[in-house]
Amino acid sequence: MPHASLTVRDITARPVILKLKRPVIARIATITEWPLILIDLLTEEGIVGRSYLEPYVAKAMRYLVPALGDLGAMLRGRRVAPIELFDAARKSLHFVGYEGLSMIAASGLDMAAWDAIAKAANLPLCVLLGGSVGPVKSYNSNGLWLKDAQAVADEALELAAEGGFSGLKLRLGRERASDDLATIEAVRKTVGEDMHLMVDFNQGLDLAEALQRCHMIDDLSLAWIEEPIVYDNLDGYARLAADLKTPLQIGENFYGPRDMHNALAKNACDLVMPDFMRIGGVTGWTRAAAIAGGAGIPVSTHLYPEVAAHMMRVTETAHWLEWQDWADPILQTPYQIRDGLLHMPDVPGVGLEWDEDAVEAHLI
Ligand code: SMN
Ligand code: MG
Repeated sequence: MPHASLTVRDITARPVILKLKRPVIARIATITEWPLILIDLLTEEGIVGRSYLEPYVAKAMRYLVPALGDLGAMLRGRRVAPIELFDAARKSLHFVGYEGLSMIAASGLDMAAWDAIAKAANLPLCVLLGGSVGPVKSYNSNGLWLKDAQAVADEALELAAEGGFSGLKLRLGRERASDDLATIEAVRKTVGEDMHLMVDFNQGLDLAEALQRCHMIDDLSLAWIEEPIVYDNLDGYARLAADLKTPLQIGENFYGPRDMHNALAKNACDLVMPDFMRIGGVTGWTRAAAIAGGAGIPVSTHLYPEVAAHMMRVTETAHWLEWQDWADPILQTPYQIRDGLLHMPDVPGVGLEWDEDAVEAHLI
């Protein structure tokens, strides 16, 4: 039987902005409105592949939306072979660099292309990739930003109850290290010994501060310490990883699998957590997951919980999925969390369909 192939017709990319229920208050930024670019990869055969990008700052959508339109025009008439489209997209932008916006645009295209071929095969993405539909262990990353200790402890109870979670992530990097410490202690007291607590400094410290402040929290049985210093200081990370007992987590700023390879070659971390818009979408994730698997390094996800759930089902060293419900308001069928597990729908593709009324209301 000849297999059905798909042909690229066009890419549409629509910018929307959603209000965050719990604004991001991190050491490096405060974000109250969350920008999303909704990507539709239209094919001649009528199947639509969907993905979204979360570029953090609304103005970045002004550069990314035209870049996605250009990729659609360039790829018109090409067969939807995601790996080939991804490589063509990257090569077409290599004069402005393989990383940054180029990689983000290529990643958005890639995730939509994989969704399209999974739909054409009538299979959930994880099934197309050789896995099965099932639950994925998740921690709640919807809040616990830089507020006072009691407010964070109260919110931790609320977040744990949102889906029976056994893991929560706190953000650190307050002006005074003692306030971070008091916050961790207040949360621990409230949620108990069994809760896995991750902490994230969002690159807020210099290496000297990080050496002190990570040691101060090194005996608190934390699940990991994430991004204490600027993401590209791999020598600094190697120093910290060697010095600390608590696992060091990085990876949301890996631009492509080679960044992971370089970080692991330098022993810059104990854990990795690639972000889908930076690692190279589904294609980049599979390549990076193979590197982490070969090195025996546990892999967690960053943002994009829907596509992340599919990829965790086929990742050799799958660790924790980061749960954020920030795209839920524009989704027809948001994914469900129960008992700390994310449940994906048993439908072809990734399972992203837009709620067009909600999209209309939030388009900019
Ligand atoms: C993060 C995610 C989204 C916005 C700001 C910060 C964070 C994380 O680094 O790991 O969730
Ligand atoms: Mg982080």
